[in-house]
Amino acid sequence: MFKSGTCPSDNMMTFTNTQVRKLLWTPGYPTRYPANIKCYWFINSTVPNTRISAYIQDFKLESAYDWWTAGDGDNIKDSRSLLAKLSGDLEITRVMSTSNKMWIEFKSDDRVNKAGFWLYIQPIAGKGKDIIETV
Ligand SMILES: [Ca+2]
Repeated sequence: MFKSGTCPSDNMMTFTNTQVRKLLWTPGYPTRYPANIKCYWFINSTVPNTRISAYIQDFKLESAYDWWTAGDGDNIKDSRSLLAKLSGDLEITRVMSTSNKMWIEFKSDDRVNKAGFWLYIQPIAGKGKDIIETV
């Protein structure tokens, strides 16, 4: 399932119910991701009173040089929307938005490419404060 060596061309992810999970992953995972790549994903739930939960299952990025970033809403340029900026090797981690929308960015620099990450996205009921937790 994790084949493509480039960023997904269809990077808009819309959920119309809370029973569905969708996967996203770094280009080429589990083969090393490319250098100098920047991918975006935009996630939206149309179910009332839901927010977005990203369940990171595997995560190996070059520490402090390659980054996974997530934010609330759909304005990736709004630094106030930032929820999490993660790098290095992580255990299973969950990042939740406060709203029904989340953006995710992956960015690598020009050297040292690692295995990358994969995660699944699922909307969950409720509103609330953003959460980052390592399981
Ligand atoms: Ca790198």
